[in-house]
Amino acid sequence: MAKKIYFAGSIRGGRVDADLYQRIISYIQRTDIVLTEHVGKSDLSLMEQGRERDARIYDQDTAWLRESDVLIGECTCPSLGVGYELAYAEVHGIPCHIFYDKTKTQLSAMLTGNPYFNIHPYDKEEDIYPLLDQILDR
Ligand code: 6K6
Repeated sequence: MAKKIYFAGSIRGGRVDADLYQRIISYIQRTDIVLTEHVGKSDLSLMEQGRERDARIYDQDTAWLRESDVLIGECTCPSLGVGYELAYAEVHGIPCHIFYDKTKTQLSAMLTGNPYFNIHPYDKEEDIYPLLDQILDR
């Protein structure tokens, strides 16, 4: 059965890796469901939406997190929102896989130091896809 994947990637933290997010999302979508496909879109609004609209984003995203089977995060570009989502997923027992390009960044010790998280440092983008196959039981 298709898994429900919560893909987490930076939005207001910076969109430098947006095209990479889109490629990862498309790869997952070959067999599984990505609840958060908007994270890979190039035209999304980065502006604060006001407390009410942001509250709707928060409510929707946390509901998706609770119903997801796995969180897959691309964390090369640091994001407060992604950090929050990882902690929220941990509290709710959702398995988490964190990818980051080790030639570009060092991950926070609050993630690498927590054995709950499955951490996947990579050298080049091609390394990500075989790991996704394993995570998705392909
Ligand atoms: C509308 C269409 C696309 O995006 C929007 C408005 N913004 C958001 N919509 C949905 N989820 C969001 C939005 N902004 C942040 N998030 C969630 O936080 C995503 O699930 C990302 O994984 C994460 C990014 O956090 P920041 O702190 O980098 O924005």
